[in-house]
Amino acid sequence: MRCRVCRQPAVIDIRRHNANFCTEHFLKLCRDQVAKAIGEFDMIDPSDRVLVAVSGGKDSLALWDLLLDLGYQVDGLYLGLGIGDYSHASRDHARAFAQQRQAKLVEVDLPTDYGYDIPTGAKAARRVPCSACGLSKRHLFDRAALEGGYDVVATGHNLDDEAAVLFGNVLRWHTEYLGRQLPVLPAANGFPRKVKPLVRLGEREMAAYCVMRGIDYIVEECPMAVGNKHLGYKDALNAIEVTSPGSKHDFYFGFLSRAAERFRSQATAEQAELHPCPSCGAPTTADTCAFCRLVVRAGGQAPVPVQLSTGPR
Ligand code: Q46
Ligand code: ZN
Ligand code: ZN
Repeated sequence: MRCRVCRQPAVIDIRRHNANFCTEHFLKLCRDQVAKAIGEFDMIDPSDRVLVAVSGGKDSLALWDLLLDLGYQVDGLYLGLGIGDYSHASRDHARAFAQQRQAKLVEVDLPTDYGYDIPTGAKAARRVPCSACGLSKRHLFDRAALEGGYDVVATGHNLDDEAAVLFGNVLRWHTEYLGRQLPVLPAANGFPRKVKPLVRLGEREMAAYCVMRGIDYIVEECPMAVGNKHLGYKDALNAIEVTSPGSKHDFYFGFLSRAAERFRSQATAEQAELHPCPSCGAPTTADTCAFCRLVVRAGGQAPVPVQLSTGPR
């Protein structure tokens, strides 16, 4: 097995590209794929201040590392979800990486700052944990970005994640979600711009990237993920990928180039109904936003209105 670029012994094969790579050229491939995604979808301008959502897992730490290496101005944001030892360990990995790369890590802690944690909050609000968690994360990432004067929030969703979400949305024909399942969502109506620069890279490549770069990430999965539907969708797509390499890529990028536009009107219609939440100021289509309702039902402290940053800090 030889590297496609230099013909030296290879350390990884990527069947989707029908090619093998040595360490040096694999790392270059990862940087090139991220740069290509950023350029192709106009995700980040060199003058932008970027906030990367960091969980301590392989994808988010690899993304932070890649964006730093590509020369972007990027800080990390860690959200403490109060999921027992898992949260402590993931926070330690995020902090260790920040220290190692001399990068700034912003921290928000749900139990300390909002008075609830995901396991008890989800139960009180009668939501499945990942639903309460996803909703809390989206709200707090937006808020941290707006308050910190960041132009863009970057998340570590990779090709496997996006293909699995797309698969689930198609399976159930959630057309309103299909209209906004894009690698970049422009800033609008009080939301910061959101980007997913890892969409051209798969899960296995991100794990390999971290190992080759010596990035110590949390390997354990979140204990609340058990029974999560997306894991089943990932398994199904992995089974297809084994016999037909490149299927995930074609499914996701084919959707972007040939189908996404057809669902746009639904997402746009929903956007038109947005107005500020009377309690926290975040955009919502309901009377009170879903985050404020969750906090109240979970017995936490109601959030204060967002304080917009007047410039970089
Ligand atoms: S952290 Fe939160 Fe994930 Fe854990 S509770 Fe579910 S959504 S699985 S990325
Ligand atoms: Zn090589
Ligand atoms: Zn609110």
